[in-house]
Amino acid sequence: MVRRPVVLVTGGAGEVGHGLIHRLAEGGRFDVLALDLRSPDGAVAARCAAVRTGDIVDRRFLDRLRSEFEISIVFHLAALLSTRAEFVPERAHEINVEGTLNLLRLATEEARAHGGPVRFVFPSSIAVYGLPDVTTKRAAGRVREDAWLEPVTMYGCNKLYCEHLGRYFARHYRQLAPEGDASRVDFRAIRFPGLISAFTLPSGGTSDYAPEMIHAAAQGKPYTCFVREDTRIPFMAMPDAIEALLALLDAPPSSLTRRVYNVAAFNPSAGELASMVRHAFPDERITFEPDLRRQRIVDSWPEDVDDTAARRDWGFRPAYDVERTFHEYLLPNVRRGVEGH
Ligand code: AKB
Repeated sequence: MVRRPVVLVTGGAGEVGHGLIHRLAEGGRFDVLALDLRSPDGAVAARCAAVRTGDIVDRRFLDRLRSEFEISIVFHLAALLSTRAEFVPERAHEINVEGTLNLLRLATEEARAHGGPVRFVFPSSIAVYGLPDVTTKRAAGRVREDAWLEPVTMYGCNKLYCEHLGRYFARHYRQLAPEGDASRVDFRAIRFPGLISAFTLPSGGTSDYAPEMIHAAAQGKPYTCFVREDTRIPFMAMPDAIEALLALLDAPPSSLTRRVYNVAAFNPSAGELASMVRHAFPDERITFEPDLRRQRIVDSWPEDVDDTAARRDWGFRPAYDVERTFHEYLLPNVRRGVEGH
């Protein structure tokens, strides 16, 4: 039976999956196979060549996919984010690590089957960083990729280990086996900051206070922010995150000096975000009641990151600063409703 060539997008029903699948459909370059525990919404599913629901931890499920589809590109977006993972850390490890190992194994088997490399694009996170306290965080400023790698969450530990797994598959896989047994998995990763989408609501993240604040205001609901006003971490508009994934996918291997890259766009404080929201929605009531345990997680993440390597190696350039994110991306769309896409 001839297998259908597809790009595999895991986490197809999630926030990044929503943005990526819509963008891939615009380009018309690829047939998308979307995979998730639940079906994506109708508009996303309509843009896919195929949709399959199942658990990436289930190897038999993944083997069945391989019997139908030929996979040469993987966007592995499925993950349990930082807040949700802290309630079920062992399950988070299963999904975030065992699931990723299963996808790397699938990519290796696919490369062997069709004889070409498999590009494996992986969203890592600023959660891999662990600054010990706010004073150190403020002094550290824009953190480079090789500094402060002591994550305090299961999610951050998972993402950091999966970066190492991907590097192993790309460079050292079965290094003592007979020659020519390389995996041919071309692993590439981006450490995303907090992502803000106009079209989907966040779930399970600790950076979610930013999108939650904006969507609450658009729905005319008061918002109680779970971090202090002076809390500062990097954020990015979802369109820039999607373009970054595609730019890294298309970067020639020879241009990449590393497998894992920081990207940055803007880093307002929670109080600065609230001021912008109140200016756009004058009746909006935003209060601050820090959840000290979630606050401790966000305080361990950097105020900003150094994305020099991404700009140099594959031309990363965010199109949206905080002003343009608000006035050209968020406000026109959130006022239309989160499912307006
Ligand atoms: C989270 O909050 O867990 C994610 C992230 C920063 O990776 N949005």
